[in-house]
Amino acid sequence: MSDKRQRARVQGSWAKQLPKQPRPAVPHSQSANPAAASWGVHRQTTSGNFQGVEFNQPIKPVRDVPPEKIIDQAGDYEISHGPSGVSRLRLVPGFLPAQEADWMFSKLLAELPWSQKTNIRQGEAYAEPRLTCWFGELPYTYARSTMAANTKWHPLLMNLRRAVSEACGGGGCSGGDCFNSLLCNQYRDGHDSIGWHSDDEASLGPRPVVASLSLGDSRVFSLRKKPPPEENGDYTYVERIKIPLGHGTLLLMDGATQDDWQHQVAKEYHDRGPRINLTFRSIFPEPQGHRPGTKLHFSNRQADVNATN
Ligand SMILES: O=C(O)CCC(=O)C(=O)O
Repeated sequence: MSDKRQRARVQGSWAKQLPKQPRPAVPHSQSANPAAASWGVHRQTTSGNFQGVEFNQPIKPVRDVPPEKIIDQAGDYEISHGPSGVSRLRLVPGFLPAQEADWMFSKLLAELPWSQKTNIRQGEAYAEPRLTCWFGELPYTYARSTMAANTKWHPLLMNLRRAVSEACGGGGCSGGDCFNSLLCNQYRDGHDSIGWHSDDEASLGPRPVVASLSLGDSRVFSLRKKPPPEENGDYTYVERIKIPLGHGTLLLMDGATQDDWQHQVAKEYHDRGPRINLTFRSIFPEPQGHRPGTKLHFSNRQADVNATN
């Protein structure tokens, strides 16, 4: 789809292109599917001699890598229409006024029960490159490791949960307390990160609404569209979006966003101060006989250690 048509689909003050140049177009022959190669090198055997080399024109057109979009303005954005429905984002920079955000950040940094979780990937244990804590009446399992139920909500988090729920009105819940749980992430510096994943564990229910509130130093939140099945898991040509999440910014993810997109916060190689991200969600009891933490769409959380730009 042309970039122009793509932009026309999006409501609100959409998405500048990033100033940097798009990555160079890659001919099919270099794509993950060698069967699609269209450059042929033929040895001619006229008179029994090898006469030279002939390059055929590509049969298929060269594919462009879609230019990355950036969302940095307040607004509602429909980032895709399909295959699972409409994927929506709402960005609210300054959701918390700076001074309020300052003291909340210090308090949460000092007073939440932060710890480093150990996950399992391909049978190997690894420590997550960030600190976390969990609040909710049910345990939460992802990456083959479970965070125990914890009903001792910090009073500040109860207030934030109400405020975030109100901002969510019309975005999948109708005011009141939309969320029954909270995953808190602490990125101690630029080396802490979270790898590509979707918040699509079966325990979060279908089409979960996730509200993400950021405090502290700004980090780039990246999204990439899941490729269609014929790409065999190759993300080379997928759409990508970057969203700088600053102190006091709220981001709502709604609709099919967890079905059709993945997100990450990549490591950075320049100095970054600490950052807290609060992701409010709703969690439900796992169906009987269901293995906790199972993904709805088999899009495994990748190893956090691989989270890079
Ligand atoms: O830190 C962030 O902004 C993202 C956190 C996240 O992706 C998650 O908790 O699932």
